[in-house]
Amino acid sequence: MKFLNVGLIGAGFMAKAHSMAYASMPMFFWPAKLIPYKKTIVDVSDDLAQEASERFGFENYSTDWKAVVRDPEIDVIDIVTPNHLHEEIAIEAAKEGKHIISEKPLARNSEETQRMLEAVQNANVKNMVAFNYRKTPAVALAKKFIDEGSIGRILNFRGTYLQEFSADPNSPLSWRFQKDKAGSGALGDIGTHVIDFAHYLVGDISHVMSLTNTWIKERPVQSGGIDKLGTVKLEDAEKQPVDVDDEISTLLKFDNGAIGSIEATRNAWGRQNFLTFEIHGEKGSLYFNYERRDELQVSFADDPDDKKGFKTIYTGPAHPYGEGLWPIPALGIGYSETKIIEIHDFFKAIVENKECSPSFLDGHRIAVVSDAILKSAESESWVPIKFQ
Ligand code: NAI
Ligand code: SOE
Repeated sequence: MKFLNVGLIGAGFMAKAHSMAYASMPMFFWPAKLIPYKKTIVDVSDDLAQEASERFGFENYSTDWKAVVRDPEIDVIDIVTPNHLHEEIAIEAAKEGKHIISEKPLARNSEETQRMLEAVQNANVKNMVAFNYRKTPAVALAKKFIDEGSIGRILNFRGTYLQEFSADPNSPLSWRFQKDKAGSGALGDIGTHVIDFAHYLVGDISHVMSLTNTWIKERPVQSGGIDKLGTVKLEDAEKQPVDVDDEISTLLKFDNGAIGSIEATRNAWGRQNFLTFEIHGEKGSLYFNYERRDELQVSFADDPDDKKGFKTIYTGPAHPYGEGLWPIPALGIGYSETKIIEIHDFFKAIVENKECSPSFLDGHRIAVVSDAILKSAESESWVPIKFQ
């Protein structure tokens, strides 16, 4: 049995998700050629790091990510800190020859992601960016249908990511609402997941024409700690300005001639994790809504006239990743399963010495599109995408 030792940097929401995935991956995908071993977890204080090591099952803990990155016993560095730390940790980890998985967005902007990309390419280490929603079996099934030509040439992509957790003005000014820590607002935090869908399913975006808005101009300050994602309201705390977008809306043109749109907001009352796409092709259409993540809706041009309309496929053993998941369709894919599949694919890329998907290159291209969306909103014009 061969193990790879994981150093997890950050001990908040995503530490829980990634730790579950490391523990569960071999239980789902067996036999596993390489098994993750939860070696060291890092956070900013001894108390936080020690508690996290007990809770998430790590052998030891630290408050010094640089020491963990340099530790010769560590094989994999997993970055689950706020976005402003991704670049420095990834570059140091690459210099030390570690394989790296980083949470999304890859960094705050495309200058940072460019440097990260160069670092992993120079060091020749495996690199993955954690756009886990593309790992949902129904999304992988949509990709399979598209690659097989089932819906023909793609004409249109409509994607949304709508949440409500910050619609309340007393929802705190956590790191997600500070440009120096997050880079951007709804765009980087959730819009990037939709850009990932667009690139994965349709192809490269070539031009954007965008609008952004910051509806709530100031919020009560949350000092330190993990982002509680609007579950805490700070009515009496001091307020400070929000310097990131609350909402973005963008038109898209793709290299292959398709057109489309993306909307993202965290201020949509009633919407919780409304991550959707609808794709129209010359021979059919596909629709996915993460809030009903077992299902892919399909409609084909050659359906008989009396059977036209969307029908539901419930993903299960016959579909992507079905061999490792549950034996009956619609038994229930959850957020954890997307992370288990992500870690499975990351370890598989290491075992087979193949590129990860999505990689830092994908994360960089998403950052280039994100920068163009902000530029377009500011200049009120179409902006071409230039990948270097
Ligand atoms: P969080 O606020 O829950 O946790 C961040 C943790 O990092 C905190 O415990 C904080 O103390 C720690 N930290 C801060 N500075 C540190 C340092 N210098 N060294 C070690 N630890 C440090 O944040 P969350 O929600 O876990 O987000 C982390 C990353 O994951 C972000 O990039 C975010 O965009 C991404 N994310 C991705 C999701 C997905 O579905 N793929 C879901 C949620 C977050
Ligand atoms: C908050 O918007 C958040 O936690 C994002 O950071 C994640 O990327 C998304 O998947 C869930 O919502």
